[in-house]
Amino acid sequence: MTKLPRPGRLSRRRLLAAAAATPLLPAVRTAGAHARTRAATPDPYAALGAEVVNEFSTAWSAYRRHAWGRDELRPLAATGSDFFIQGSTLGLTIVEALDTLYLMRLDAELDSGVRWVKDNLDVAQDARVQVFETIIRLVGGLLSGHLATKDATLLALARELADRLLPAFTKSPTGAPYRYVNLATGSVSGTENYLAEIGTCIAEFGELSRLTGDHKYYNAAKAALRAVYDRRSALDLVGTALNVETGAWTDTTATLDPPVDSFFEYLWDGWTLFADRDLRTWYTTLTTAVFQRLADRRDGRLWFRQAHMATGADAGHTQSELTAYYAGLLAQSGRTADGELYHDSWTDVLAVHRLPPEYIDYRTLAVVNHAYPLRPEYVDSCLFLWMATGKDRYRSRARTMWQRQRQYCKVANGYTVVNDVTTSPMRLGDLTPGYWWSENMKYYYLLFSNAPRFDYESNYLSTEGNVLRGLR
Ligand code: DMJ
Repeated sequence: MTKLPRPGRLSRRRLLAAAAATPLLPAVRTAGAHARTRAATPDPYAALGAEVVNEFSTAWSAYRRHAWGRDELRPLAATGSDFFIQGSTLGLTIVEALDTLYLMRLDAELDSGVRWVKDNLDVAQDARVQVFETIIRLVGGLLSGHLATKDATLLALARELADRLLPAFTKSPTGAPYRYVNLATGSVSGTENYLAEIGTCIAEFGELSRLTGDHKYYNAAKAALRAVYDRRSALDLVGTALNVETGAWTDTTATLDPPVDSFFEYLWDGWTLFADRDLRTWYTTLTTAVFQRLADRRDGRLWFRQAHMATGADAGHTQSELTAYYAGLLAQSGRTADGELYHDSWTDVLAVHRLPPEYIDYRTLAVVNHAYPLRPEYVDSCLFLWMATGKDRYRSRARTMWQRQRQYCKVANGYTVVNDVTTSPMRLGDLTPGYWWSENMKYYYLLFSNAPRFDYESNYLSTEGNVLRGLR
């Protein structure tokens, strides 16, 4: 295994230059010029950090009592549910939680989670799984679990799982993966696939290539990104969905909203992690077009409309809460002012609604989709904007969101999704999503605590919050 550089000792520029000289060297994405200072006075957020750990531990105990080993906890029914395969588990919550447990120094719980994975996780089940979700949640979770614990079995499982997913890429005539694959037989299905699902794998597959020395994972992920980029329009816009066999666009809507969102994130991440200049070019080209054609600046705020990829004609004015992550990405990729402005836009939403609705009409901030499935994206951006700028306002905004999560989503066995944010009281659903363990709680913890096991100067968190660089 290649030795990691000593993060924090080298400037970001030097790290990238070093990595560029040797592809797949362990380049490090820093979080930007992190201006956080270790104040001599007590950190006013420290008590919140302790509160986050306490809430996480309480929910974890409930998961252990009521759903141990199941994919997800249903806190109200006090039972578990399946995410990937009906009637079977892939231990999603445990895998998602591993590196958060490590960061929070909940080492006994981490040990029991690793033990469950080693004794029970079956990645060869004769069942169809969704390729994208399996990569970002399970391959990524196993990799960050391995990096946290140095446990070789976790890496071996990540590799075996990736090998079982690879037919989705290698059987595709275009290189864009099929949407589903059977883990036991390698049979593929789902010829129409979405940009986020096609293009959100280079962080996990690239890291696997780095750790194993086998470039096939990186190459598959890059070919998938290329399959999309090569089909951009004359306006340098990409659509929403492709037929992975013919390469024809099946949805020509250019948007930043799901199911496109993290496609853009991983172009930038692939560049910063692996110093692949193609990915930087692709990101820059497409982002320039996004700002020319989709950016909608109104009332002093910034939003991103939907447009036809060939003509640029208006195709919609909604915005998904999931797109709030983009504020952090913009800051990381050098558009800090735009990132801050976009975060201000979402903060306006929180001045109108108690929790961010899943979709709004950004022209009026009216609710289009009433749910709040415990999404992490607003706080995700708080973390990256804070690390990039050092401004207290992002910790303060995260504190507001934390208080609202406690007020509206907290139930007897932890935290649950909200089906309707507009009713009083809010109408609750019954699920603690896997990403809540990997994303929300990790972001709050890192924002409020001086986390000793995290390198704030030099780190990389995947789209699912899995820490692939920066664990100490
Ligand atoms: C997470 O699974 C990932 O962040 C993904 O990229 C999209 N968003 C969900 C959580 O909202």
